[in-house]
Amino acid sequence: MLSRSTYIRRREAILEADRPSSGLLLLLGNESAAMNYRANPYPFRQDSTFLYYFGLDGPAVDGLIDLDSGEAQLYGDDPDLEDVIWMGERAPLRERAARAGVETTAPRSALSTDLATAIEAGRPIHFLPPYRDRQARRLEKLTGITADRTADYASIPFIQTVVQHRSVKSTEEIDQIETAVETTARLHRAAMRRAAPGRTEREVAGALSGIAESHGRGLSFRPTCSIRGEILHNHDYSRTMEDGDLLLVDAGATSPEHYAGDITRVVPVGGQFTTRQRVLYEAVLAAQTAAIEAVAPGVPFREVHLEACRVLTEHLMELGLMTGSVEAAVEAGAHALFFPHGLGHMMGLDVHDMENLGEERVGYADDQTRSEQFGLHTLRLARPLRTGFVVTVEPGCYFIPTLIERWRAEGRHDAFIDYEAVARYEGVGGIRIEDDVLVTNEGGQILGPDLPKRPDAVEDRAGSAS
Ligand SMILES: [Mn+2]
Repeated sequence: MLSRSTYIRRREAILEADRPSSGLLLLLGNESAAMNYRANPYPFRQDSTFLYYFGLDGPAVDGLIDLDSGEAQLYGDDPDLEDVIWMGERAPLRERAARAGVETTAPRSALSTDLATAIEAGRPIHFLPPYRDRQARRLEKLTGITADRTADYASIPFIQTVVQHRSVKSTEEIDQIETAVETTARLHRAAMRRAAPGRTEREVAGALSGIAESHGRGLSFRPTCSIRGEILHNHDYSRTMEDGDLLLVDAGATSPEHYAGDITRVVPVGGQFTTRQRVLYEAVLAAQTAAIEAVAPGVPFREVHLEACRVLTEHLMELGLMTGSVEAAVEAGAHALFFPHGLGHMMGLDVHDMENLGEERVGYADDQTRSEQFGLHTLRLARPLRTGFVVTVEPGCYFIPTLIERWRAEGRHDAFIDYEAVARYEGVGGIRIEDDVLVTNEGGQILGPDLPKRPDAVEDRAGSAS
């Protein structure tokens, strides 16, 4: 846990915020989730917003904040004898609550009675949209709203307050993210050393998971670790690496307090990039460098994304894969054949921070609308950046056979794309370069230790032992 005063301060900030104005804020903690039977659960992961305001990292505890009295209360049960026998001793709730600065506790069963009393008195109950079925069913039980419709009744002012708080990272949080990124860099050094002809993707993926467990709280998401890097969220590790392949690893570790890291690197399996791989790698790196340079408070991330698109397009035009005016090509969305995803996302307690609260509520300002254009429509973060935001910057360049075939058959954007030249690059797969960037008054600051990124440094990866 972070310090007691941190949680007190965070809850006080809710009371100081001008919305929601009255009633009760209900923060459901997560419960243990069965994998295939109850005694064999998935690793427990606490709800991030619950962690943010209450810090208690165990299943079956819920929080309530009374906006009118300013009091916070935690509901949960103390371990019984069976729990102690199977799971070990655990401090009683009263003691755990005190570590988060909460003085009032009650058995978990009291939550439904307390909420029923409040509802009867006409007091509003504010809750966040559920992302697990179990939460929706509990909300149904507690509020009387049908489980399927609970998301429709989630409190928008509550969501807005949480987004406002969690978007700007404190020094304490930045330290946690730095720790997560340090471990994440270890994962990548290990992957770089292990990429070799004849080895399997699975050997590398297994090492990532082991290192993340040994140095922190495990992985922050299921990694992509594949020679088919053009499959954007590829979770298959069944292939054997060969000379000439590029291994794309997109992986992140979690800090002791559950903050995430998220980095992507690409390594030539045989040790050297081919000429084609190298020029494309340089193009992606130029796009990433330009994007990080464009990061500054007040700059909409959408502009940073478009800057990366323009630099990538410029390079693709120099290589003959694209033709015409850079501005016009990007405006039309032609570059999305090669770069069909958004430049990045917020990162914090969640790797896609607060995505459960709604991508647009987190990533878009009120006066911004999400584009419907192919490629740009997947941009998760568009809003003007602020000091203290932590974002990922992750441009890529991919050769996705099905997408290329579809566009070629339609003649889509053929004023900007030379499909014959594109055909010569087929089989390159995918290249993405990702770092975690803190927005400071001086601009974007890459978090974590130096991790090989220049093509020569990546090729020289054997010397990067950690
Ligand atoms: Mn990412």
